[in-house]
Amino acid sequence: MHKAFIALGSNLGDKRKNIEIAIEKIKEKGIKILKVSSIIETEPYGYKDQDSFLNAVCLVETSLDAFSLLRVLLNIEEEMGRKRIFKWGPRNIDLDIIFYDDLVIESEELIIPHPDAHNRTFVMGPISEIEPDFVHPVLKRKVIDIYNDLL
Ligand code: PH2
Ligand code: MG
Ligand code: MG
Repeated sequence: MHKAFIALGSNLGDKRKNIEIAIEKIKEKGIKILKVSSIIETEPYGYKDQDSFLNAVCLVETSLDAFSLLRVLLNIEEEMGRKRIFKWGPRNIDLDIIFYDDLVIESEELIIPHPDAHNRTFVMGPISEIEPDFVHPVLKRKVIDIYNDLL
């Protein structure tokens, strides 16, 4: 079995409901949810002229390989009628694989660890809440230490 951290984000529609529905759908696909962080309200990062986000992270256990897990997440986004206006712009749901075991992948389709996760308090904070000692497999640093340096 494998463990993966999935980041959830929403800034369109009923944001909290969108995150809750996405977590339910992850379970329905047979992926075991081990831990869920608090849902936090965050300022838009990158493109700033948009509504605030709700963000959370869940830790899952799955037999799926990373690419199959990605397909399941994209499928859930699709089922939820993903509306993505433009890159980094408003979306009703975004599901990103942040870490998958201590795997490092840099393919066209999928980059793990998520290449910007270590710069994002709304990702490092929730991961630190549920698994502070997890070590970033490229930076070789605990997520809690990465998070504290961002603050
Ligand atoms: N996602 C983005 C761009 N900016 N800002 C916040 N606060 N939360 C997000 O999930 C987010 C963002 C693109 O994935
Ligand atoms: Mg994203
Ligand atoms: Mg995404």
